[in-house]
Amino acid sequence: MIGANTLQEFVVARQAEFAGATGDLSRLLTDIGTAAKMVNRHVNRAGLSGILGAHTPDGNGSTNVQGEAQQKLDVYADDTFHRVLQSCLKVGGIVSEEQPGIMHVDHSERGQGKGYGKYVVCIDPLDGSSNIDVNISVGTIFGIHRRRTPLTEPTSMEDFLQPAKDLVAAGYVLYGSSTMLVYSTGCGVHGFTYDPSIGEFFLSHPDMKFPKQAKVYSMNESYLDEAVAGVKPFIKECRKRGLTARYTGALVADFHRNLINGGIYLYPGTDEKPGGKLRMLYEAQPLAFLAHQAGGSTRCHLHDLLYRTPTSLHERTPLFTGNTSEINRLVHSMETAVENITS
Ligand code: AHM
Ligand code: MG
Repeated sequence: MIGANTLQEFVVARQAEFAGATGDLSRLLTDIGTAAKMVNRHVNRAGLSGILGAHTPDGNGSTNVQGEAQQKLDVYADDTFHRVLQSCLKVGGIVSEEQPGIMHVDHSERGQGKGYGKYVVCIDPLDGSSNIDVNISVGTIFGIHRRRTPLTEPTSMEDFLQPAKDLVAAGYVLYGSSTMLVYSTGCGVHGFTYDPSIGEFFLSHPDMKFPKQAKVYSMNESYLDEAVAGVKPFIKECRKRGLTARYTGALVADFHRNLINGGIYLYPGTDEKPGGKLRMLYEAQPLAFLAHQAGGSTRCHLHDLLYRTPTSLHERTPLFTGNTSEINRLVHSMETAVENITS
């Protein structure tokens, strides 16, 4: 056994740190852990269970709301998290990368309780899913907000379109060489490793912090020439300072490695796609919250991403996240590039 604390024990023990805590958030976090175990089982057996490849419900490939091809495991993970979150009385609504709109959760309809739960969940059920067929890590990313509208009403856009600084919890699951669940409720970042022989997540990485020194930059360098001004000179300078390049194409894996070893992840806007690729609500915001809790920083180009208020559910954002010292160097490089263009 890796450590004394299971995810459930730890979450419940930590709940006492919050005055007036009711245990609702603890319940929600442990439910997310349960769904993660179910998805993990499928990811681990993907090559054996005929669940690799594209989702083809009617013989043709399906796409999600953003026009991206869905893998079978994307659909399975979405269904699984949806089912588990729907049955959690604390959840009032869900936004998923795989679904076009808000999924309202009315517990009274199913005789489970009164009305709608007090939390809303933004989730990317299986991020980096194009990696599955080649057996490379993938992840789940989630953010939890306290809703702003009355509990008697269905959740609305304003419940979801909140800045990352107002998240009550965020986290990710990394389905890698081992499976880990990492989360924060605003009191540090804690990592749990899944022991498949016992079927539990055990605390393995308490109070995670970015190391002082960064070793890695993570960027798809095929976009370097088109990236927003200042990124290219920054990358050149990273190389000169001896940082090395690592990029898996799965955001959770790249973020996790950089959190443990020190590094910066960059997905900038380009001439063609000024907003970049990554989604604000269920990719960028949860990682920004975690990075901040781990002593790091996150920028949406020059702006602190924590303070950006999203304007739509599937909004995209440029994303720079990692060691604060590297983020500061990048910002300086971008500001210098802007000054050079305007002078
Ligand atoms: P997805 O949500 O469609 O899986 O895309 C998100 C993924 C991230 O995990 C990863 O960092 C990025 O897309 C890779 O994009 P690219 O192939 O353009 O480098
Ligand atoms: Mg994604």
